[in-house]
Amino acid sequence: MNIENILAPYGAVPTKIQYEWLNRKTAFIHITVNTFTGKEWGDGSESPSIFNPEKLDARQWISSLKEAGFTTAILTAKHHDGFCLWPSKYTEHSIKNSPYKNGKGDIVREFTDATKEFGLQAGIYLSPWDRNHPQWATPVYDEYYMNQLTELLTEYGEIYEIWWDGAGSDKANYKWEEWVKIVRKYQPKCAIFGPTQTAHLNDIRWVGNERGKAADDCFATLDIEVLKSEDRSEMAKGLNAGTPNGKRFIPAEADVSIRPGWFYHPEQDEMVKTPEDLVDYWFTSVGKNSGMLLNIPPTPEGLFHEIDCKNLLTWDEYIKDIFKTNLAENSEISGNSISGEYTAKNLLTNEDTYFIADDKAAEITFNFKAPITFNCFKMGEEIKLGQRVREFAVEYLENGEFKPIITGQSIGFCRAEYFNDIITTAVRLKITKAEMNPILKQLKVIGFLKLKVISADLSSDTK
Ligand code: FUL
Repeated sequence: MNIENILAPYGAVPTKIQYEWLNRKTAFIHITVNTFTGKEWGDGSESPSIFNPEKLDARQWISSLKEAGFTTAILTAKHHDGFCLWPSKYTEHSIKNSPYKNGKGDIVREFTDATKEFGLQAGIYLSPWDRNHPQWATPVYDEYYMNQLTELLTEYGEIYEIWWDGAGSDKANYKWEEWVKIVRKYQPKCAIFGPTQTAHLNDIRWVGNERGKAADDCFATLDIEVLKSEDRSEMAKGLNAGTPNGKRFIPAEADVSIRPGWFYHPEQDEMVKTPEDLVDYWFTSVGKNSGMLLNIPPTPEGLFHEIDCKNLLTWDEYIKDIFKTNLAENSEISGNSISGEYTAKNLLTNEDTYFIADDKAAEITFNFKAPITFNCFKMGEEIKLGQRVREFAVEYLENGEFKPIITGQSIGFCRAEYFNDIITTAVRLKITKAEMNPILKQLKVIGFLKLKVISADLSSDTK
């Protein structure tokens, strides 16, 4: 096969919007009347008079996120209770009838201004389900929703992600196609996260659970027919794992909250995910070829809680620490590359180069002069050219024989795993099955002090 064919994209590949989305680290920010009632879902009857986050400071949210390495933040402009955090022209059920800044406040504005100031990207959650609107799920509501969507997408600068929550909307028949047109018209860089009903239109899919866990083998491609199953658990499995060779490129977003609730509840101050828990979350989301979306809910004062901020920061330090040294840099690296231009050595540079195998199988070996201790492996395909790998093993040399430590089917944009310490003089990635010559962009052999940063049970030898 000639090199042009090998370099041609294989199967479904990311659009520019999706590729940029894959490179983000995104935070969710949930605040509404629930922050004052202690509920998770408001029923729409809450009076705006209860909403008064007196010390709200969106700069505190966004600067904490910036410090912790986030690139993007999504705010709940309107949750299921219908209360709007901006003074929408189309309803009275909003901040303009609250005591917050004597009805003159606009939290969407404060939020988007802060993202601009600190160089983050803003995203908007606008709940389709609206328990306050008397004509919800009728054409009148559709019009209302589209007006609000237009307000949010035209008056606050660039928006990078719109979040259409499927909750409560199973039986509603919205004009999704029209909603999508509005997003594409006003915000050409905006990624659309949406429910299963709109899987044919979305850029991003849900990961199928709210625990931030993608399947071990999570494909960015999907055959959306698998989402039509009446059986919800089948549907969740489809979302969680995707479909190898699926016709749509639609990567999974693994959302979870830093606390048990999506909204702030003081009684959960002792239950904030620790930096160690968050390291695990990194491995079950980004490390499994999906996107990250971590929620941090502001307190009734309108601030991120100090425990949350502290844990975010330590977590970011841990992740940086884990990946700071690539042991492979001190190895003799060899692989069955198609040519000198696409040698396995390219995997050790930060440049925009890659390794291309001369076959649909690949073997890349790292030989070390002295024994190394390693406990983690991180790798990625050049996803712009398609998710090609279907079966791989990471192996290490023991008593003259290679033994597997991780086996799997999906690599994709990023696959990372950790395991118990292994002492060896050689590590090998063996790709035994691929749809087309594998093209790898990164490969790291890592040995980190996991006792410090991992909370998971490592009692079994392999995962
Ligand atoms: C769910 C909602 O019902 C929760 O309240 C939360 O917003 C979560 C992110 O999505 O579907």
